[in-house]
Amino acid sequence: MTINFTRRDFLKVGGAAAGALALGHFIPPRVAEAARLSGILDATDSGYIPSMCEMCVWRCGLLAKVEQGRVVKLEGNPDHPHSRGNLCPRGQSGLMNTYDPDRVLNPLIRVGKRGEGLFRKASWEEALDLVAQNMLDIKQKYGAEAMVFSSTHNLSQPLFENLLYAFGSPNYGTQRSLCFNAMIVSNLMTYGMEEPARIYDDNLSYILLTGRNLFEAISTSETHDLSAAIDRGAKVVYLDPRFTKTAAKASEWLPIKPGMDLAFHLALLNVIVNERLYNIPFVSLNTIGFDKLQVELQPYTPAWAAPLTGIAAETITRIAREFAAAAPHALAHNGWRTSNFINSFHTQRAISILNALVGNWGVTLTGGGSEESSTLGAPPQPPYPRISAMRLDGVPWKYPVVPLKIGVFQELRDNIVKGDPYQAHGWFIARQNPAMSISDRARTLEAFGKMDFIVTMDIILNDTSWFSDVVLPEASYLERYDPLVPIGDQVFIRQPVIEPQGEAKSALWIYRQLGQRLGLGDFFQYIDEEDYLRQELAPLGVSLEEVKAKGYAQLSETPHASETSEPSWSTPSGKIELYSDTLAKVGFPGVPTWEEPPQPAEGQFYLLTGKVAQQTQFGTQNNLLLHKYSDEPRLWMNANKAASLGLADGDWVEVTSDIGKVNIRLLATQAIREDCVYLTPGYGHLSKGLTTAFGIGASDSALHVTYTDPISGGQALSQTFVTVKKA
Ligand SMILES: Nc1nc2c(c(=O)[nH]1)N[C@H]1C(S)=C(S)[C@@H](COP(=O)(O)OP(=O)(O)OC[C@H]3O[C@@H](n4cnc5c(=O)[nH]c(N)nc54)[C@H](O)[C@@H]3O)O[C@H]1N2
Ligand SMILES: Nc1nc2c(c(=O)[nH]1)N[C@H]1C(S)=C(S)[C@@H](COP(=O)(O)OP(=O)(O)OC[C@H]3O[C@@H](n4cnc5c(=O)[nH]c(N)nc54)[C@H](O)[C@@H]3O)O[C@H]1N2
Ligand code: SF4
Ligand SMILES: [Mo]
Repeated sequence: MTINFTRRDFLKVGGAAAGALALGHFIPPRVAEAARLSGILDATDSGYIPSMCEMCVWRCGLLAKVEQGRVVKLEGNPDHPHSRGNLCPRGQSGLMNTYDPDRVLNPLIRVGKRGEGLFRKASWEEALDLVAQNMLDIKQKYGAEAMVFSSTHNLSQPLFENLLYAFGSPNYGTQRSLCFNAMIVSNLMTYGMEEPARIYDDNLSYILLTGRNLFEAISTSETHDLSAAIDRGAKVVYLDPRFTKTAAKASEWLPIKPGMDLAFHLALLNVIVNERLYNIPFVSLNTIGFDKLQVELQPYTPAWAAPLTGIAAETITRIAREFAAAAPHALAHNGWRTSNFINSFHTQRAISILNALVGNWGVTLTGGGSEESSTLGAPPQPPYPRISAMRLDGVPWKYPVVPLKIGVFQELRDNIVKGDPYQAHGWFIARQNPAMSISDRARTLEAFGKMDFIVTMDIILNDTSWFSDVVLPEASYLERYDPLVPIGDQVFIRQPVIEPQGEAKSALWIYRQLGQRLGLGDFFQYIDEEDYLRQELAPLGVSLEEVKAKGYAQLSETPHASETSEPSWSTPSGKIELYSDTLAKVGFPGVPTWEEPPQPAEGQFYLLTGKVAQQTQFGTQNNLLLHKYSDEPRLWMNANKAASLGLADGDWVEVTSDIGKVNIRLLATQAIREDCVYLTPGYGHLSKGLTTAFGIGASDSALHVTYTDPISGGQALSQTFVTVKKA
């Protein structure tokens, strides 16, 4: 379909819907917001088109200023709970993601050898026919399970899932095992829910952050909440082997030895239990397994944890007491990317349990404000075919407590290489860059080599597309519709603020076209994007025009879990499970227990990774604005350590792990422990189609050895040890 949506139309719609004054000029959002609050102006008359950011998965609401069909400025939408009027640096630079000179604007078909980067432009007809034909050939020869599908969380994912499950493949890879499996599986086992802890309570006075670098690994609203809490005088204790921006703002920075967070938290639990500092009525009413936990915790004293963590016993005891005293206005944040060590599941369980013991439920842990889709309608569709093939990623046969929709991506990759328990032959990759994001890049390229056919859907020629046979160009997030996003009692829209450039198309369009060619049209029963959204809105009695004009629809009040309502948990026992029978039944410890993580040998360093504020993962380094404001990626090393090795700031060094070697310049700094080095992720690109980013820095994925937490399936990203010498 073509989208005929101009600013003039927008103003017409906005004015008609609001019945308010339509202004012919642009007003900055903050001024518009003030005018709106004072009743002078409706927000829809601000001259900015509301939509949603996609520079990271937080998806803040935005207002796009468009002049003569070009986006000239992006601002935060004050009406959106994630942005609250703000966009982070990546969000503000988002227009250069749309105007990247390296955008892929036509379907591409490979003409050279894999990895040579030679493609020719093709029509959509030809490209889609080719993809469908290859998928059908693979299905016919080897069964549907020989097609692997993978995608990182995005709004059109329900349609992607329709494609793969209707096609009949069980093999679905997501980014989750590279990111938050330990936290999610821990919360599921403990509370029966996935929701991570969020900072939100106005009285919150004590916050324990375990490697959650909120001032650089930004989620605007949560980062704001932390800022506000600090302004109010809340105490923030931050554990990280690096002195990050969050460390700089914390009340106390504890440069813990990597992987020893488990020892630290077990010792906190030991003090809180043995000194009876926990919330006794809450624990007796709401939890099961306290006795078993108490027995297990006995050896884990602060004196025991001190040499392991590098944190004095008195400090651990004091923090335990302070934390309990601040309860219920105390929060132990689970963290987000919790894929650090093979013991990370137990670390996460200890954190989940720490929150439970002080009874901060409903005060600092909430399920409110989460994305729910139950209120929205959807096009009708038949049930998926029954799929009996085993999953290649070991779920559930090797990872019995990992949910199917979360999976173990690195294991999927490894079993593609091994051809075990069967050989995969095709890979459909959407909005993801596994060539960079999974550990051991060489092995991911080996997995690509096993494929008869690879198709990617992206907006640029990312490193994975570089190795694919067909590239399907998606319209950028400023050029397309996506399915709606319900948050609490509101529903938000992503809508095109400009026409798509070139031949780029929305995922909604691409998946429907492919579905039809695969004989799966019944799973894509919508005429076009707007029709899909109208079907979603149908049960709500809200028109698409209203949502487009305001950026969201306010639904009638839905009851929220309030602080006073009786909590309930969807665990097998219906209680918070300090001891989990589910875990015990499949042979894992039912209570968190000490498992010592591997440590580097003499002369080796822990290789740390972690986000920087100016970039998202492996997909934004080519953005010209972000490139301009990013620091040169270097290998951080403790300055004293560097001096003792005869290395100076700015030296070129060779970094070697068990599986790879890279060269990079050194940053000698006091901001990191002596036994660690740190490399910014997202550099050292393979794709020469990224003309801005190619040639900059080095890839930590080329060094990372694949270790997997046996319980949560999370990849252990801090467990790679390296040596460093002058290059
Ligand atoms: N700017 C920006 N913001 C982002 C993202 C982005 O790419 N860029 N990505 C988003 C996503 S998908 C995620 S998952 C979140 C991730 O956000 P975070 O959970 O904060 O994760 P990271 O930044 O990957 O790593 C955080 C810190 O963990 C430290 N660390 C490493 N090993 C250990 C250890 O053993 N113990 C302790 N205590 N600390 C350790 C690292 O030094 C690093 O500073 O950020 C989100 N926000
Ligand atoms: N070494 C190391 N590895 C890590 C991490 C780390 O910190 N260090 N972090 C881990 C974490 S937390 C995560 S979440 C994963 C992320 O791993 P991935 O999801 O594989 O990485 P991204 O860079 O987020 O990939 C996003 C891709 O989407 C493309 N893209 C952007 N916008 C659009 C769009 O509108 N449409 C389409 N179709 N494509 C688009 C980008 O060009 C990019 O290629 O990586 C994990 N791996
Ligand atoms: S946190 Fe930043 S990049 Fe992520 S959605 Fe919000 S503004 Fe966009
Ligand atoms: Mo992530």
